[in-house]
Amino acid sequence: MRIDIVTCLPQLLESFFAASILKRAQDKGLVEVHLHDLRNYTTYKHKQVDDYAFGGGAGMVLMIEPIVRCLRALQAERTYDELIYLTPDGEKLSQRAVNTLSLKQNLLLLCGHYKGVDERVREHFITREISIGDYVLSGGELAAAVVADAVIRLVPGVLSDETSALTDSFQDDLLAPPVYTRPADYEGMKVPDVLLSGHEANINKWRYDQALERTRQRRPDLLGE
Ligand code: 6GU
Repeated sequence: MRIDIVTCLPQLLESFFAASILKRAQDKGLVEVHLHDLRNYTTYKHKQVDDYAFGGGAGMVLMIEPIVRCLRALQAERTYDELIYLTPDGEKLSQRAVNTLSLKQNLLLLCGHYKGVDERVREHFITREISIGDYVLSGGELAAAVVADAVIRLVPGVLSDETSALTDSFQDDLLAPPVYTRPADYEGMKVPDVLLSGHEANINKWRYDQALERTRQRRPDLLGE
C-alpha cells in the first residue's frame, strides 16, 4: 500500500510516520508514506498557497492552483483508489471505513488548513471526504495521521500477531475486554482467576462476556440499545 499526503505543514507529520509501528511497516516494505509540501507546487510569489475568501470574511482558503498542480503530478505516476479530503464536514470515520480503505493500493490524503480548500477542488478532484469526529481541529494533518495509522495497522504483516487486529475494540462492534499482565497479585489487587486457569474455552467466554458487559455499560449505542 502507498499513501500520499498533501499538506502545507509536512513538518507536523514527519515525526509521526518516523516512529514505532508506522516506521516498522515502512521499513518492512509493507507500506510507503510520502509527504508532499504544497508550497513546492505554487507558482505564486513567496510560495503563497492560500488567499482571502471571495466575498470576504475571516480566514484564508487554500488556492486551487497549487493543489491541482500537486494532484496532477502525483496522478501522472499512478492511479489512486481514493482522493480523500480531511474535513470536519466529511463522513465520520468508522472502523468499517478503515477496513475498506486498508484493502486499497494507493490512497491520497489532502489536508486542509485555515478555512479549508477552494470548493472547486472538492467538486472536481476529491472522491471521498472524511472527518475524525465532531470537534474542530486547526488543520487536517492530525486527522490524516489518524486515518493513516488506523489503516496501516490493518495491512497484513504490519502487526506482529495478525490476529490481534481482529480482537480490537469495534472490530466486531464490541469494545475490547480488560487485559492484565504480571504480577498476578499486586498488593492484593488480583487478576481474575479464569485468566490464570489455562482453560481456553472458559477464557474466551469470559472475554466475550466482559466485552459485552463493557459495551452495554459504556456504548449501548453499539448494541443498538
Ligand atoms: Cl478532518 N479536519 C479538521 N480541521 N477538523 C476536524 C476534522 C478534520 N475532523 C474532525 N475535526
